[in-house]
Amino acid sequence: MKNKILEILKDNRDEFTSGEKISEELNITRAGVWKNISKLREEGYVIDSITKMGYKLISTADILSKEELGEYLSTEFIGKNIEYFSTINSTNQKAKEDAFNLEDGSVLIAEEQTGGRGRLGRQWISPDGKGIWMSIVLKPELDPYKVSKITLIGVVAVFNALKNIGIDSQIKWPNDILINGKKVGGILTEMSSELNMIDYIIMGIGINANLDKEDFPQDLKNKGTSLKIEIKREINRKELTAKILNELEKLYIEFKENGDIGEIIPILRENTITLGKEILVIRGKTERIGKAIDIDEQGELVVEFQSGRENIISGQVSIRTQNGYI
Ligand code: BT5
Repeated sequence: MKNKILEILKDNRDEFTSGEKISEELNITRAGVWKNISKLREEGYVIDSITKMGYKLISTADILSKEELGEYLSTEFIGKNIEYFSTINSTNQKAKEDAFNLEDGSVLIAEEQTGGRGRLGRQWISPDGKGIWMSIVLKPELDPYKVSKITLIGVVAVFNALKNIGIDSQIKWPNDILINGKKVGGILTEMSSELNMIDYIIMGIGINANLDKEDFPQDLKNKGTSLKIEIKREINRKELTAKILNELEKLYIEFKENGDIGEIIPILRENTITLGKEILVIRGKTERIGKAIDIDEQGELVVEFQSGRENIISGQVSIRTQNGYI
Protein backbone atom coordinates (compact mmCIF):
# COMPACT_ATOMS: atom_id res chain seq x y z
CA MET A 1 0.00 0.00 0.00
CA LYS A 2 2.81 2.33 0.99
CA ASN A 3 4.34 1.91 -2.45
CA LYS A 4 1.07 2.60 -4.22
CA ILE A 5 0.74 5.86 -2.32
CA LEU A 6 4.31 6.69 -3.26
CA GLU A 7 3.48 6.04 -6.88
CA ILE A 8 0.52 8.43 -6.76
CA LEU A 9 2.65 11.13 -5.13
CA LYS A 10 5.39 10.63 -7.71
CA ASP A 11 2.87 10.91 -10.55
CA ASN A 12 1.64 14.20 -9.11
CA ARG A 13 4.87 15.77 -7.98
CA ASP A 14 3.90 19.31 -8.93
CA GLU A 15 0.73 19.48 -6.89
CA PHE A 16 -0.93 18.46 -3.67
CA THR A 17 -3.03 15.30 -3.79
CA SER A 18 -5.83 15.17 -1.27
CA GLY A 19 -6.02 12.40 1.28
CA GLU A 20 -9.56 11.84 0.11
CA LYS A 21 -8.48 11.21 -3.46
CA ILE A 22 -5.78 8.76 -2.36
CA SER A 23 -8.14 6.93 -0.05
CA GLU A 24 -10.75 6.60 -2.80
CA GLU A 25 -8.26 5.49 -5.42
CA LEU A 26 -6.76 2.82 -3.22
CA ASN A 27 -9.87 1.98 -1.31
CA ILE A 28 -8.37 2.56 2.14
CA THR A 29 -9.36 4.83 5.02
CA ARG A 30 -7.96 8.34 5.49
CA ALA A 31 -6.26 7.07 8.64
CA GLY A 32 -4.70 4.35 6.53
CA VAL A 33 -3.34 6.95 4.14
CA TRP A 34 -1.86 8.90 7.05
CA LYS A 35 -0.24 5.79 8.54
CA ASN A 36 1.46 4.95 5.26
CA ILE A 37 2.60 8.53 4.72
CA SER A 38 4.26 8.31 8.16
CA LYS A 39 6.01 5.11 7.14
CA LEU A 40 7.33 6.76 4.00
CA ARG A 41 8.59 9.70 6.05
CA GLU A 42 10.39 7.29 8.36
CA GLU A 43 12.18 5.86 5.32
CA GLY A 44 13.41 9.33 4.44
CA TYR A 45 10.85 10.62 1.96
CA VAL A 46 10.06 14.28 2.55
CA ILE A 47 6.34 14.77 2.13
CA ASP A 48 4.62 18.07 2.68
CA SER A 49 1.10 18.04 4.07
CA ILE A 50 -1.33 20.92 4.29
CA THR A 51 -4.78 20.62 5.80
CA LYS A 52 -7.50 20.52 3.16
CA MET A 53 -4.96 20.32 0.34
CA GLY A 54 -3.34 16.97 1.01
CA TYR A 55 0.14 15.65 0.39
CA LYS A 56 3.01 16.54 -1.89
CA LEU A 57 6.31 14.70 -2.41
CA ILE A 58 9.21 17.10 -1.89
CA SER A 59 12.14 14.71 -2.12
CA THR A 60 12.65 10.99 -2.38
CA ALA A 61 14.62 8.90 0.06
CA ASP A 62 18.23 7.93 -0.59
CA ILE A 63 17.41 4.24 -0.55
CA LEU A 64 17.95 1.47 -3.08
CA SER A 65 14.44 0.06 -3.09
CA LYS A 66 12.73 -1.28 -6.20
CA GLU A 67 10.62 1.90 -6.39
CA GLU A 68 13.66 4.16 -6.32
CA LEU A 69 15.82 2.14 -8.72
CA GLY A 70 12.99 1.70 -11.19
CA GLU A 71 13.29 5.09 -12.82
CA TYR A 72 16.97 4.58 -13.65
CA LEU A 73 16.81 0.95 -14.78
CA SER A 74 16.55 0.13 -18.46
CA THR A 75 17.03 -3.63 -18.28
CA GLU A 76 14.92 -6.41 -19.72
CA PHE A 77 15.31 -8.97 -16.97
CA ILE A 78 18.09 -8.08 -14.54
CA GLY A 79 16.37 -6.29 -11.69
CA LYS A 80 12.84 -7.08 -12.82
CA ASN A 81 12.65 -8.76 -9.46
CA ILE A 82 14.33 -6.72 -6.73
CA GLU A 83 14.33 -7.78 -3.11
CA TYR A 84 15.26 -4.95 -0.81
CA PHE A 85 16.48 -5.24 2.78
CA SER A 86 17.32 -2.42 5.14
CA THR A 87 19.65 -4.81 6.94
CA ILE A 88 20.73 -8.40 6.31
CA ASN A 89 23.70 -10.61 7.14
CA SER A 90 24.86 -10.99 3.52
CA THR A 91 22.97 -10.60 0.25
CA ASN A 92 25.06 -13.43 -1.25
CA GLN A 93 24.14 -15.69 1.63
CA LYS A 94 20.43 -14.88 1.32
CA ALA A 95 20.54 -15.29 -2.46
CA LYS A 96 22.10 -18.73 -2.06
CA GLU A 97 19.45 -19.78 0.44
CA ASP A 98 16.63 -18.71 -1.87
CA ALA A 99 18.30 -19.31 -5.24
CA PHE A 100 16.08 -22.12 -6.45
CA ASN A 101 13.00 -19.94 -6.01
CA LEU A 102 14.48 -16.81 -7.54
CA GLU A 103 14.15 -16.08 -11.23
CA ASP A 104 17.11 -15.41 -13.52
CA GLY A 105 18.19 -11.80 -13.03
CA SER A 106 16.77 -11.34 -9.52
CA VAL A 107 18.62 -8.73 -7.49
CA LEU A 108 18.93 -8.75 -3.72
CA ILE A 109 20.07 -5.46 -2.32
CA ALA A 110 20.66 -4.19 1.21
CA GLU A 111 21.42 -0.90 2.89
CA GLU A 112 23.60 -2.67 5.45
CA GLN A 113 25.23 -6.09 5.76
CA THR A 114 26.13 -7.37 9.20
CA GLY A 115 28.08 -10.34 7.84
CA GLY A 116 29.23 -9.16 4.41
CA ARG A 117 31.66 -11.60 2.80
CA GLY A 118 34.62 -11.41 0.48
CA ARG A 119 36.34 -14.32 -1.25
CA LEU A 120 37.91 -17.23 0.63
CA GLY A 121 35.90 -16.51 3.77
CA ARG A 122 37.13 -12.95 4.15
CA GLN A 123 34.99 -10.16 5.58
CA TRP A 124 33.43 -7.32 3.64
CA ILE A 125 32.55 -4.23 5.64
CA SER A 126 29.17 -2.88 4.57
CA PRO A 127 27.99 0.08 6.67
CA ASP A 128 24.41 1.31 6.58
CA GLY A 129 23.22 3.46 3.69
CA LYS A 130 26.69 4.25 2.38
CA GLY A 131 27.47 1.60 -0.17
CA ILE A 132 25.97 -0.59 -2.83
CA TRP A 133 25.73 -4.11 -1.49
CA MET A 134 23.89 -6.37 -3.91
CA SER A 135 23.74 -9.86 -5.34
CA ILE A 136 22.45 -10.86 -8.73
CA VAL A 137 21.09 -14.35 -9.37
CA LEU A 138 22.00 -15.68 -12.82
CA LYS A 139 20.97 -18.95 -14.39
CA PRO A 140 22.72 -19.34 -17.73
CA GLU A 141 22.64 -22.59 -19.63
CA LEU A 142 26.37 -23.00 -19.90
CA ASP A 143 29.07 -25.44 -18.97
CA PRO A 144 30.15 -24.77 -15.38
CA TYR A 145 33.79 -24.49 -16.42
CA LYS A 146 33.03 -21.27 -18.30
CA VAL A 147 31.70 -19.57 -15.21
CA SER A 148 34.92 -18.22 -13.75
CA LYS A 149 34.83 -15.62 -16.53
CA ILE A 150 31.64 -14.11 -15.22
CA THR A 151 33.52 -12.30 -12.45
CA LEU A 152 35.29 -10.36 -15.19
CA ILE A 153 31.94 -9.37 -16.66
CA GLY A 154 30.94 -8.01 -13.27
CA VAL A 155 34.18 -6.07 -12.94
CA VAL A 156 33.82 -4.54 -16.40
CA ALA A 157 30.15 -3.69 -15.78
CA VAL A 158 31.21 -1.72 -12.70
CA PHE A 159 34.15 -0.14 -14.55
CA ASN A 160 31.86 0.94 -17.44
CA ALA A 161 29.16 2.25 -15.12
CA LEU A 162 31.71 4.35 -13.23
CA LYS A 163 33.05 5.72 -16.47
CA ASN A 164 29.51 6.55 -17.47
CA ILE A 165 29.13 8.80 -14.43
CA GLY A 166 32.52 10.37 -15.07
CA ILE A 167 34.72 8.33 -12.72
CA ASP A 168 37.91 6.68 -13.94
CA SER A 169 38.82 3.49 -12.13
CA GLN A 170 41.31 0.67 -12.52
CA ILE A 171 40.82 -3.07 -12.51
CA LYS A 172 42.86 -5.40 -10.38
CA TRP A 173 42.49 -8.81 -11.97
CA PRO A 174 40.20 -10.59 -11.41
CA ASN A 175 37.69 -9.03 -9.05
CA ASP A 176 38.70 -5.64 -7.68
CA ILE A 177 37.92 -2.08 -8.67
CA LEU A 178 40.45 0.48 -7.53
CA ILE A 179 40.80 4.23 -7.56
CA ASN A 180 44.21 5.77 -6.99
CA GLY A 181 45.49 2.33 -6.09
CA LYS A 182 42.94 1.71 -3.33
CA LYS A 183 40.02 -0.67 -3.39
CA VAL A 184 36.55 0.85 -3.91
CA GLY A 185 34.74 -2.28 -4.91
CA GLY A 186 34.89 -6.03 -5.28
CA ILE A 187 33.02 -8.92 -6.81
CA LEU A 188 32.30 -12.25 -5.18
CA THR A 189 30.99 -14.92 -7.56
CA GLU A 190 29.58 -18.11 -6.14
CA MET A 191 28.09 -21.02 -8.01
CA SER A 192 26.16 -24.21 -7.54
CA SER A 193 26.33 -26.73 -10.35
CA GLU A 194 25.95 -30.31 -11.44
CA LEU A 195 28.60 -31.97 -13.56
CA ASN A 196 27.69 -30.15 -16.78
CA MET A 197 24.88 -27.85 -15.76
CA ILE A 198 24.77 -24.69 -13.72
CA ASP A 199 22.06 -24.50 -11.08
CA TYR A 200 22.73 -20.86 -10.37
CA ILE A 201 25.41 -18.22 -10.09
CA ILE A 202 25.33 -15.53 -7.43
CA MET A 203 27.26 -12.45 -8.38
CA GLY A 204 27.86 -10.28 -5.32
CA ILE A 205 28.90 -6.71 -5.99
CA GLY A 206 30.11 -4.39 -3.26
CA ILE A 207 30.86 -0.73 -4.00
CA ASN A 208 32.04 1.78 -1.43
CA ALA A 209 30.00 4.71 -2.67
CA ASN A 210 29.70 7.22 0.16
CA LEU A 211 31.79 5.75 2.95
CA ASP A 212 33.76 8.24 5.01
CA LYS A 213 37.31 7.69 6.22
CA GLU A 214 36.11 6.72 9.69
CA ASP A 215 33.97 3.92 8.25
CA PHE A 216 37.10 1.92 7.44
CA PRO A 217 38.69 -0.10 10.23
CA GLN A 218 42.33 0.69 10.95
CA ASP A 219 43.74 -2.20 8.92
CA LEU A 220 41.82 -1.13 5.81
CA LYS A 221 42.56 2.59 5.91
CA ASN A 222 45.53 2.29 3.58
CA LYS A 223 44.05 -0.13 1.10
CA GLY A 224 40.35 0.72 1.02
CA THR A 225 38.64 3.91 -0.09
CA SER A 226 35.28 5.16 -1.33
CA LEU A 227 34.12 7.01 -4.41
CA LYS A 228 33.13 9.94 -2.20
CA ILE A 229 36.57 10.14 -0.58
CA GLU A 230 38.35 10.01 -3.93
CA ILE A 231 36.21 12.33 -6.02
CA LYS A 232 35.09 14.54 -3.16
CA ARG A 233 31.40 14.53 -3.83
CA GLU A 234 28.42 12.51 -2.71
CA ILE A 235 27.47 9.76 -5.16
CA ASN A 236 23.91 9.15 -6.33
CA ARG A 237 23.75 5.50 -5.31
CA LYS A 238 20.48 4.86 -7.14
CA GLU A 239 21.87 6.05 -10.44
CA LEU A 240 25.10 4.11 -10.08
CA THR A 241 23.36 0.91 -8.97
CA ALA A 242 21.02 1.02 -11.95
CA LYS A 243 23.86 1.80 -14.34
CA ILE A 244 25.83 -1.20 -13.09
CA LEU A 245 22.81 -3.43 -13.66
CA ASN A 246 22.19 -1.93 -17.11
CA GLU A 247 25.81 -2.57 -18.10
CA LEU A 248 25.80 -6.02 -16.58
CA GLU A 249 22.77 -7.07 -18.56
CA LYS A 250 24.31 -5.93 -21.83
CA LEU A 251 27.50 -7.90 -21.22
CA TYR A 252 25.75 -10.89 -19.72
CA ILE A 253 23.44 -11.33 -22.73
CA GLU A 254 26.51 -11.67 -24.98
CA PHE A 255 28.15 -14.07 -22.57
CA LYS A 256 25.02 -16.20 -22.16
CA GLU A 257 24.91 -16.94 -25.88
CA ASN A 258 28.11 -18.96 -26.00
CA GLY A 259 30.19 -18.26 -22.89
CA ASP A 260 32.41 -15.88 -24.81
CA ILE A 261 33.82 -12.66 -23.30
CA GLY A 262 35.86 -11.50 -26.29
CA GLU A 263 34.18 -8.11 -26.28
CA ILE A 264 35.47 -7.11 -22.86
CA ILE A 265 39.05 -8.29 -23.33
CA PRO A 266 40.29 -4.97 -24.78
CA ILE A 267 38.78 -3.08 -21.83
CA LEU A 268 40.46 -5.50 -19.43
CA ARG A 269 43.81 -5.28 -21.19
CA GLU A 270 43.75 -1.52 -21.20
CA ASN A 271 42.65 -0.95 -17.63
CA THR A 272 44.07 -3.78 -15.58
CA ILE A 273 46.83 -2.43 -13.40
CA THR A 274 48.07 -5.91 -12.63
CA LEU A 275 49.61 -6.13 -16.11
CA GLY A 276 53.32 -5.51 -16.42
CA LYS A 277 53.82 -5.95 -12.67
CA GLU A 278 55.77 -8.40 -10.59
CA ILE A 279 53.12 -10.31 -8.70
CA LEU A 280 52.76 -12.85 -5.98
CA VAL A 281 50.37 -15.62 -6.95
CA ILE A 282 48.91 -17.19 -3.85
CA ARG A 283 47.18 -20.54 -4.18
CA GLY A 284 46.33 -22.07 -0.82
CA LYS A 285 49.64 -22.17 1.04
CA THR A 286 51.90 -21.83 -2.01
CA GLU A 287 53.19 -18.45 -3.08
CA ARG A 288 55.02 -17.90 -6.36
CA ILE A 289 56.51 -14.80 -7.86
CA GLY A 290 55.96 -14.02 -11.52
CA LYS A 291 55.29 -11.22 -13.93
CA ALA A 292 51.78 -10.58 -15.23
CA ILE A 293 52.18 -10.08 -18.96
CA ASP A 294 48.77 -10.35 -20.59
CA ILE A 295 45.13 -11.27 -20.36
CA ASP A 296 44.24 -13.85 -23.00
CA GLU A 297 41.00 -14.17 -25.00
CA GLN A 298 39.45 -16.28 -22.26
CA GLY A 299 40.17 -13.63 -19.63
CA GLU A 300 42.92 -15.70 -18.05
CA LEU A 301 45.96 -13.95 -16.62
CA VAL A 302 49.16 -14.90 -18.45
CA VAL A 303 52.02 -15.00 -15.97
CA GLU A 304 55.69 -15.46 -16.69
CA PHE A 305 57.26 -17.58 -13.95
CA GLN A 306 60.87 -18.65 -13.80
CA SER A 307 59.68 -22.07 -14.88
CA GLY A 308 57.83 -20.64 -17.89
CA ARG A 309 54.49 -19.15 -18.84
CA GLU A 310 51.24 -20.16 -17.23
CA ASN A 311 47.65 -19.10 -17.59
CA ILE A 312 45.81 -18.41 -14.39
CA ILE A 313 42.07 -18.77 -14.10
CA SER A 314 40.21 -16.33 -11.88
CA GLY A 315 38.84 -17.90 -8.77
CA GLN A 316 41.89 -20.04 -8.16
CA VAL A 317 44.23 -17.53 -6.69
CA SER A 318 44.93 -14.27 -4.88
CA ILE A 319 47.27 -11.79 -6.46
CA ARG A 320 49.54 -9.33 -4.64
CA THR A 321 52.19 -7.06 -5.97
CA GLN A 322 55.53 -7.00 -4.28
CA ASN A 323 55.08 -3.56 -2.85
CA GLY A 324 51.59 -3.56 -1.41
CA TYR A 325 48.03 -4.06 -2.37
CA ILE A 326 47.91 -3.35 -6.09
C1 BT5 B 1 35.88 -9.08 -2.56
O1 BT5 B 1 36.52 -10.04 -1.86
O2 BT5 B 1 36.37 -8.06 -2.97
C2 BT5 B 1 34.40 -9.36 -2.78
C3 BT5 B 1 33.50 -8.36 -2.13
C4 BT5 B 1 32.06 -8.66 -2.41
C5 BT5 B 1 31.14 -7.89 -1.53
C6 BT5 B 1 29.70 -8.06 -1.94
S1 BT5 B 1 28.62 -6.95 -1.13
C7 BT5 B 1 27.23 -7.80 -1.68
C8 BT5 B 1 27.57 -9.28 -1.64
N1 BT5 B 1 27.22 -9.87 -0.37
C9 BT5 B 1 28.32 -10.26 0.30
O3 BT5 B 1 28.32 -10.79 1.43
N2 BT5 B 1 29.43 -10.02 -0.44
C10 BT5 B 1 29.09 -9.44 -1.73
P1 BT5 B 1 38.10 -10.11 -1.61
O4 BT5 B 1 38.84 -9.89 -2.88
O5 BT5 B 1 38.30 -11.38 -0.88
O6 BT5 B 1 38.38 -8.89 -0.68
C11 BT5 B 1 38.10 -8.92 0.70
C12 BT5 B 1 39.15 -8.09 1.42
O7 BT5 B 1 38.96 -6.72 1.10
C13 BT5 B 1 39.07 -8.16 2.93
O8 BT5 B 1 39.86 -9.19 3.44
C14 BT5 B 1 39.55 -6.80 3.37
O9 BT5 B 1 40.97 -6.78 3.40
C15 BT5 B 1 39.12 -5.90 2.24
N3 BT5 B 1 37.82 -5.24 2.51
C16 BT5 B 1 36.80 -5.61 3.30
N4 BT5 B 1 35.77 -4.77 3.21
C17 BT5 B 1 36.14 -3.81 2.33
C18 BT5 B 1 35.52 -2.66 1.80
N5 BT5 B 1 34.27 -2.31 2.10
N6 BT5 B 1 36.24 -1.91 0.93
C19 BT5 B 1 37.50 -2.22 0.56
N7 BT5 B 1 38.14 -3.31 1.01
C20 BT5 B 1 37.46 -4.10 1.89
